[in-house]
Amino acid sequence: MNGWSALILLLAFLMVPVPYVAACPIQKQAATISAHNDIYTVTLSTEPEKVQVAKPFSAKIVVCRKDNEKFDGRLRLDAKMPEHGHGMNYLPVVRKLEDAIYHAVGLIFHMPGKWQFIIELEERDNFEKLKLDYVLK
Ligand SMILES: [Cu+2]
Repeated sequence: MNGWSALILLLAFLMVPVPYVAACPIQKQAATISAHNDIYTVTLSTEPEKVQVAKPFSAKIVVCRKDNEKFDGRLRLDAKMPEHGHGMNYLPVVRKLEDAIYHAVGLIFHMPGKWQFIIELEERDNFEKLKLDYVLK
């Protein structure tokens, strides 16, 4: 292998993540939190950015697969306070906005403290659960 071939191989290797980033933009805004496992990266941003105690808010969720494939499954969202052993008093409604992007409305954190968003992803025969911590002050 000559120097040019090695350089081209190196460039090809370095370029692999580019289509992934383009196809699945990770949101960069103040209220974005994220979690990942071996298969997925999930980001969640709340609207409004600063959640108020006992006030309804919504959330935008983006699901990215680490293998660059499009997420083609079902998403469920719930939230709980792990230290208190309870969840929310209302069920949020989640709908798909476009491929890999979801919108949840009707979220209400009725007390301050450590909350955890729980995102369940079901895709073909695979079931994954990701948890995103959120401290409500
Ligand atoms: Cu609580």
